[in-house]
Amino acid sequence: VTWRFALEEIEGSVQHLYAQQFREQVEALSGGRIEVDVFPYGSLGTSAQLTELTRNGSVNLAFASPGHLADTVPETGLFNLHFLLPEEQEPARRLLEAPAFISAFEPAYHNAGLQLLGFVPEGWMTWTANNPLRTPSDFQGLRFRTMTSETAAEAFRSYGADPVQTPFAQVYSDLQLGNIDGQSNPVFAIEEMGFHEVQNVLTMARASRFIASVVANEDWFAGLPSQERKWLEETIAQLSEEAWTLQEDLNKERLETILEQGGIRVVRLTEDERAAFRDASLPARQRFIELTGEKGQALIQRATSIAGN
Ligand code: 6CS
Repeated sequence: VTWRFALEEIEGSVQHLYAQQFREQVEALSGGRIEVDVFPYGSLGTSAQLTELTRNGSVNLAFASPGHLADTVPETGLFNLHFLLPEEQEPARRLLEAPAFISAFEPAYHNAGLQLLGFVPEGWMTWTANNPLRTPSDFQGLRFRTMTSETAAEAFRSYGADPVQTPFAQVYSDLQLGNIDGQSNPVFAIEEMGFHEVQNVLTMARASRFIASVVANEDWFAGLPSQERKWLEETIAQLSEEAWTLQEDLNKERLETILEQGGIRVVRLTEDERAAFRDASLPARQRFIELTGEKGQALIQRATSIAGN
């Protein structure tokens, strides 16, 4: 049996390291009966196209980032909001691994023909531009690239930016050509996509974490023999835990690489500067509630009751 697993990131990324461990683990548990074919970003298309391929069963498993998924699965827009999830790692982790939290999203994924398997952290989003982004007014009129969904765009619109939604593969050339002024991603992704080569300042605001989801085609998942489903779920549970250290190590290592290469400077926001962004970010929560209704409101409550945000 072969399981096809599609990634939204290139080789060497968090998703790629995750998928390699996934393959090893599934192959070991099944004694080689299951083979996992991993497709890094580029081979099959944009994130939106990968989601489509998963829905129609061309691939069995995929990463689906809320930044791109939220127009299809509105509740996932929660992860596009800033200053919402717990800031400390342990409570964030408890929230993202809580079965009740995960199952609150399941119906929304099912509506899209997808089975949610788990959430995977990929590190803090960091902002790049040609100037430091210390206050919301620094975003005024900035053509800022976001992932391709309304809540992803709204998060930066609330700071005064002029958001531009584009697929990942287009970001480098848009920055280089000056079609956009800035973008947001974890450090590891900035390094491997080369965005630091075409941007002057990396601002660390710790406004949001990049959280991806791992999904399966709903019918494929429902039809799995129970033994195979057990192997799948066991592997996902183990990797959801390991992903926290995996991403932390990779982000640290890639920050060093970026700093060694030079050409981009790092700005870390103070608590006061962060507080101003937090205040400015709140209208985006309203937009999310408009798009998701009571269900979205309940998710915000659940996340903030842990976070105190
Ligand atoms: O910015 C993006 O579009 C992408 N960033 C990461 C880190 N993963 C996948 C996503 O498509």
